[in-house]
Amino acid sequence: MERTLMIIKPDAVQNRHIGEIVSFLEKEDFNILGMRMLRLTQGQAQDFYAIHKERPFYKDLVSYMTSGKVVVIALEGENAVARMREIIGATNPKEAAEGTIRNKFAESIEANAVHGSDSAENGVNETAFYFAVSDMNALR
Ligand code: 3AN
Repeated sequence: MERTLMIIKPDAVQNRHIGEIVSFLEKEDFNILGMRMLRLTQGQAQDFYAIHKERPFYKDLVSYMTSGKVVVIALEGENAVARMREIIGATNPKEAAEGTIRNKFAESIEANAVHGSDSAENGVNETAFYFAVSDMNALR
């Protein structure tokens, strides 16, 4: 069993794609352990993307991720990290396979509709960043 975090990013919320993106998850049979809408503070976005601090796009990424409302979703399932990366598609929407979320909804490499955890370890840490572990455990 793995945990993974999805963030529906400001572009996808603004473009009213929340429902369709959640339906991708329901079709894939993930157990949803948490879901809420919020507007990230500058500090939250900086901490969440600290791993990219040295990358040239970091500042723009933080400013984009704080530009509007996001939906954070904690998921659990067998092989959940890889399965979610598969339905999300490549970071660059031009390279995202047909039928993936980013192929369908992403506007650019930055405004790419959703975030998905990239390892089992990050899945545990990222879900715990937004949700109390005790709340998630109560919904297993
Ligand atoms: P992924 O979201 O597919 O795991 P990461 O972790 O490499 O990709 O990047 C995190 C986020 O940083 C991406 N979702 C995207 O919004 C942004 N990003 C990544 N690469 C670039 C880039 N070359 N230019 C602008 N933004 C980028």
